[in-house]
Amino acid sequence: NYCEGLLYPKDSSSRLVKDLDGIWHFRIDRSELRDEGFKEKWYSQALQSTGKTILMPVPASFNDITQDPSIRDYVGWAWYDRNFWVPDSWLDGKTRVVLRFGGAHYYTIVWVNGNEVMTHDGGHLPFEADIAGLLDKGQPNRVTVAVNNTLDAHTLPPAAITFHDNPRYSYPYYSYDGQFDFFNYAGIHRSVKLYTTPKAYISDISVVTELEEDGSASVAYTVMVGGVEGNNEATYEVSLSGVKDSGTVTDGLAKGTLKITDPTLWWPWTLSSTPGAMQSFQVQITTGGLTDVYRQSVGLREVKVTEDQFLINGKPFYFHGVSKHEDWDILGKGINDALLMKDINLLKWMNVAAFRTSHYPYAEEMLDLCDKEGIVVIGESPAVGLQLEDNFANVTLHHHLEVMREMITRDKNHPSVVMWSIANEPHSDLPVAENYFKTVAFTTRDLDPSRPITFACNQAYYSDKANQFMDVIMLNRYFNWYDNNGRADTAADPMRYELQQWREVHKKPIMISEYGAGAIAGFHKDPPVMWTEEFQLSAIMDYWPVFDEFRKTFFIGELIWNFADFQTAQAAGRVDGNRKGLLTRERQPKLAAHAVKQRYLSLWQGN
Ligand code: GCB
Repeated sequence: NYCEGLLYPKDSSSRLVKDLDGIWHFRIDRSELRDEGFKEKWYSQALQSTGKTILMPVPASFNDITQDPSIRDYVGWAWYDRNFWVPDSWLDGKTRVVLRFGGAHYYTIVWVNGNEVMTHDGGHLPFEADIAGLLDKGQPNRVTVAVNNTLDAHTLPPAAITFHDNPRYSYPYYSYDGQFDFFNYAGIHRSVKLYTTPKAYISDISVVTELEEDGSASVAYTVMVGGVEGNNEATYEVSLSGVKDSGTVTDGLAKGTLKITDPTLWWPWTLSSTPGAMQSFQVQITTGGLTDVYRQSVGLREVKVTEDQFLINGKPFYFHGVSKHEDWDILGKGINDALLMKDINLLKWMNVAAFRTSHYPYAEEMLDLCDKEGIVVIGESPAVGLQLEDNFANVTLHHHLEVMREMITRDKNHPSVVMWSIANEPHSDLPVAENYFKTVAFTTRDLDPSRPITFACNQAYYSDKANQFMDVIMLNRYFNWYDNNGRADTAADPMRYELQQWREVHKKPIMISEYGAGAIAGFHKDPPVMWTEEFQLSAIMDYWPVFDEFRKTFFIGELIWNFADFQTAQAAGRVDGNRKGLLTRERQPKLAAHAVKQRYLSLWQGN
């Protein structure tokens, strides 16, 4: 079922990776209709020769890099380019040279030496193309990128962030329609890489582990092979943990099952003193005298859901943690290893067992760190805020299914990812939502039968039409923030009631995927008032006795909104962003962070 793969670029004896990150040229299209770049074919020449460009780092959002508010708030086509060299040996006619973007927001077109090579729809997932045939020897090559951050009713997320050809509107026309609550950061957000493979190559690998009663593990592998010419035969060899298999590639596939008698299992760090055991699954294919080698990191673990519990390797797992954002000062939604590592260290400092990638797929580099550290992840799709009837149209559904396919293709081998969240706060009470979510759930399960499915629900137990198709129920609730202003003590009763009702309707495990309150670091008052650190602490703590009441039965997790403060559109209820972080945007702890750290330690050690 898996599509052509999105294997992370890695060096091996048959592959070389070259980074194109760094400083690129950049230009926004300030023309009335944002179409000058296409009319004047900016991609056909160096961007610098088309007009005034500035320097822009990649990866990063472009919004917060300059002091120009029209760049911060820009909507429309933004242009990037840079030159690069490839060694002559890459242009021997026997080598694929693949240009890969880890992600750019939102709609992207890429040219190489003036030739269009690919387009991609969606902000968070990789896309790539073999560009070997377009590259020049002995002179620099040019990559040009046009990226458009316009969002409409059928993008994921859906929104009304657009420019108009109606002269009555000035630019930028910028409205979230209340559909999602984070800044629409844009640009080339993830790494850009070139990598080589032989003409016949390993295009995808997937590994699914099942634990057997006798303590052994069955590891089912599927390897997709591309570029085998004519009637050539391709053979393959795989090995994991000293267990080997080999055979002939049939119809582009190599499939089999490895039996590991004494497996080293991958465990979350809260369930084992030796968490995050990653192993190398080595794949080699050979055809027509050419060999391609790829080493896929895998972790052997099995996930199951019962009526009451979430099991990892047969042991009950409790999701005590946070929901996050990819959001940093200056960098926006760009990525940087130091900041990722800091977040991982803070998660562990707070004794967090798990987080949710609200509200879109996070960088592969982050998932790699979670694999290694044994931090459990719920991988969320970018379907945040499907609220209007129009958001459930077939064109959105079609795109949603495509995004699920890309996300699963990219992330399926990460042991840290234990569940798919297919949406956040959709109007799952609308009649159109029923068939929509049935289709997304069935397709997702078909793409990956090894992981349970959920979504973050803010609808009522009596009107929601989507949870019947889920394995786990996740609820977002703000009883003592958006309701009952100033009364931190009003969450427990409605929370208890709701958990009981949901459980009665659906005999499924339930967790809270968001709850929290805003606090501006440094604001203090006792008795507490809203926006103080004391209020945030007491608002969060009001829920805890209820969670504890149900923890021994069907309640499987509590995720606080949010790990850290984050940027949003400007709004009366937002104070230079959303302040529900346990940490500030600069990653310094508020009062509540210390209490959460203590609670999570006791939950973990009581396990
Ligand atoms: C929610 C949304 C999240 C918001 C949060 C809030 O329910 O899922 O994106 O940021 O509430 O703070 O209002």
